[in-house]
Amino acid sequence: MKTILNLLAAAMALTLAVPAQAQFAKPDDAIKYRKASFNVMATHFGRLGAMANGRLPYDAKAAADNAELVTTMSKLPWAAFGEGTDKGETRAKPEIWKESAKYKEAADKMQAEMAKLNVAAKVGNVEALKAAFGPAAASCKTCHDNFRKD
Ligand code: ASC
Repeated sequence: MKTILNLLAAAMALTLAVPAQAQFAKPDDAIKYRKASFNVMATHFGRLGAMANGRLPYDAKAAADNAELVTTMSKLPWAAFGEGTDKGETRAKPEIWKESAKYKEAADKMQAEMAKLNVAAKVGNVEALKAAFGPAAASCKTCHDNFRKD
């Protein structure tokens, strides 16, 4: 009887744990996913930065395309910070889970800045891109400083 109860309890615990993990088979998959999405975002963000800083010639179409991708990517990593994803091949700091409200605020801020950058990149001139790029980069840095190990 005790064994059956234990099995039932274990099955229930598993069921309860499913929603949080539903999108990823294991924590390691979530870690890989969020790193990949940050990486793709950083690649396209870097191309915008090169234009904003004059390292690459301004190209309105490229700016618009890159900003669209950055905005899309900025929405993805957050679902991959679920339970058990604090350990493994990650530079994520424990503060992400300990100060989750603060982390969410920073993540929301970053997404808002990327949405603004997306609008600015579609204006069609480099001045608009430059004006939005700085605050967007600052929103990346806030998270790196507070929530990422070097
Ligand atoms: C980038 C990039 C980041 C941010 C950050 C801004 O180009 O890949 O993560 O800018 O370095 O401080």
